[in-house]
Amino acid sequence: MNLVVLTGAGISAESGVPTFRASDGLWCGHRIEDVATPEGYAADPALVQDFYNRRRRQLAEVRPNAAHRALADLAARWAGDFLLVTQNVDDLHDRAHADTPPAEGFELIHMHGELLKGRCTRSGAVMDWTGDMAADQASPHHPQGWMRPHIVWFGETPLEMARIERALAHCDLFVSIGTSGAVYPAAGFVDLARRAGARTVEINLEPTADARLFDEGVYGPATQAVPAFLDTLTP
Ligand code: BJW
Repeated sequence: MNLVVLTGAGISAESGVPTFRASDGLWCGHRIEDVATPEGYAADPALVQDFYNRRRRQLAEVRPNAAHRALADLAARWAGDFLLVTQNVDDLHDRAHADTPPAEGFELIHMHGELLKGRCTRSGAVMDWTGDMAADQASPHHPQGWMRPHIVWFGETPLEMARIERALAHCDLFVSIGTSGAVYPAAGFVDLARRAGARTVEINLEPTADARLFDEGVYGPATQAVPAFLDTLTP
């Protein structure tokens, strides 16, 4: 059986990473256009770099929770293909899977990029980046390049879309965890999975605006709802 799981900010909320659209969410105090668009970065690179520097530092203070660990445990025992697509730019899935190595057939894709990577504005080269990034951070990859966060901003193309669409076209089960479904193309994945004939399940604190598109809904905090649901999938 082929499985695709999509995760959003809700899976990391109980680890202490704020979600985007909660009233105390990450964008509080910042207009989205100022910090999450290429135009915002061009207008004020110092503001944008400071925003991501603070979030990068915060990663040192958080840990994977029971929902990340339950997915890693499932990946270690899942017999078919298992694509875990996260919209999250934190590294909590990566850390959970490093502790519990997955079976063959498992893949993790960060479709909106990663806080712990930087990208050269001229060559597009991507490199690990754990510290702060300066507003005028020179790129080691190109004499006229700067380093920017390896984050997919509004208006930019999400990563690995061909790979994701291929997996959705062949999946038997699609599970969407902790995402509001407000941002495309991820919000459209449930339609692609339905077209493939997959069973579709939403796990969230509460039904989302698109809950009717799913065959089933499991509602509660991710640290409880995710392990309980995943336990039903394997003997
Ligand atoms: C819990 C919980 C707990 C809480 N347990 N659950 C008009 C129509 C259609 C599309 C567009 C349009 N105008 C523009 C567009 C396109 C645009 C878009 O979607 N805009 C919308 C605003 C309409 N999209 C893009 O520009 C994308 N690119 C694109 O489309 O390129 C074209 C293309 C497509 C396909 C192929 C090729 C090309 C790029 C989108 C990039 C998004 N990037 C961001 C920000 C990055 C910067 C940063 O990190 O600061 O990524 S947006 C932000 O939202 C972030 C997230 O990954 C993303 C999704 O948010 P998420 O994860 O759903 O979080 P929340 O906060 O919304 O929801 C949390 C959920 O958790 C809630 O439901 C809670 O209930 C739940 N929850 N605690 C369980 N304990």
